[in-house]
Amino acid sequence: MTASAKGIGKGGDKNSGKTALITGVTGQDGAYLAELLLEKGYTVHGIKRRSSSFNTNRIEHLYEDPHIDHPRFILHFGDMTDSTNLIRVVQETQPDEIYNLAAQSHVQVSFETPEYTANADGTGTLRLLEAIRLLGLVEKTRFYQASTSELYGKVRETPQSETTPFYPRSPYAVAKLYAYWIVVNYREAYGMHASNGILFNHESPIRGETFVTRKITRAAAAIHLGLQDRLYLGNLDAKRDWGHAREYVRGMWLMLQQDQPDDYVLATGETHTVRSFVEKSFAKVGMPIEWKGEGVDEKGYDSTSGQCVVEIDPRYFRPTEVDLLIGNPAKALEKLGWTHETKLDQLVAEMVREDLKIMARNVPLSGGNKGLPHA
Ligand code: NDP
Ligand code: GDR
Repeated sequence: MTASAKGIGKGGDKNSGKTALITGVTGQDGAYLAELLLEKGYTVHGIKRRSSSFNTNRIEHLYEDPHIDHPRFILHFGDMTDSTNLIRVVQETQPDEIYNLAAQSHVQVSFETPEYTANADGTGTLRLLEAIRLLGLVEKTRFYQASTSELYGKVRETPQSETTPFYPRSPYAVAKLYAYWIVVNYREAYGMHASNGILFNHESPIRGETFVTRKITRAAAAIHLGLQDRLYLGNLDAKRDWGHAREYVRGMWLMLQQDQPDDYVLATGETHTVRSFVEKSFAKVGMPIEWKGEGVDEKGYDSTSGQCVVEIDPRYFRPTEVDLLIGNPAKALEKLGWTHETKLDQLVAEMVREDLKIMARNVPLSGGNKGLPHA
């Protein structure tokens, strides 16, 4: 599955003449953003990590043979924990715009790898800003930082906006808090065109498989096809403001097209529980969910068959949780003309549809074997 069925990288219709560098290009947002920028005529450089197996499946459709003249999509090996590597890549690519999307982005994993998360997500951002400064690119290079609604953490006011105080609730959020403020500081200290996008959750069919939305839509597809028995989840009461990733990367680009750098919330302004996402997803495969029981014993039954398909597993509860996120995107609408379009029901429908296609390839001719591991 790719960000789009179209091979946009193979020849954009416009020629902006600009060069962009995307860290985290192999991730969900990196793939959509690379596609958008190529469509706009940018030359796009991406930083990817070395891995023992392929990690470029989301951007394969954008790939260009490096042997052709003037390729517009070029990948470089790199890592946010390696300053000299980042300095070299920035020097070689001389970007007009840097989009810093690379991060250890899983909140729960950050409790298990707090130091690495601080290094990649927090200090990694500093390394890139320093690269711009040391290379004398402050006047030339604009900088986008992938900040997050996780900064709000413990609920202090709703809806959350650019002026809501932060109270991070995980090592991930604390690392991102450092990144947020170092961006503000470099903007004020050195006059850098550096902006924070405070993005609320955004999802898509290429969302990582262990984030809750994709875990649910994959499971709905797999259970429907007889490939999996049960979906194990943690806190069903958490509320999130979920939008579509394709629309959010457009907001990132808009931020760097403004004369002045600034910080913006991108959100839908609606919030829904994880429980409701489960219900919507299973409804899409014709399995209406009913809840029985209380607390950790709570189970979700397919009310037509009586089969228990959802079960709570305490291992997915976090040491500290973010209970409620709902964003106020008014500033982005007013200053950037940005707004979301995809409703949650459409998002769920698209994700379930694409996961059904993927899962259907795994159905053996003899029927389901219930053998797929769950995330
Ligand atoms: P993903 O997890 O899908 O992608 C993260 C990307 O960062 C991947 O390309 C990953 O590489 C790369 N990466 C991780 N660690 C390093 C490292 N040490 N050095 C270099 N690259 C690294 O995240 P999303 O696309 O969903 O999110 C993009 C950014 O936006 C992240 O910074 C995230 O924290 C932030 N964010 C995301 C939101 C969302 O709802 N999606 C909301 C708000 C902020 P690999 O493919 O090899 O793993
Ligand atoms: P989040 O996304 O933590 O908001 O961070 P995630 O989808 O992981 O969790 C959302 C909520 O669902 C609850 N939950 C579960 N989560 C996961 N992953 N797995 C489960 O089994 C499960 N059961 C319940 C969680 O407790 C949580 O409340 C995402 C990431 O993309 C970050 O990088 C980004 O900064 C924020 O969104 C905005």
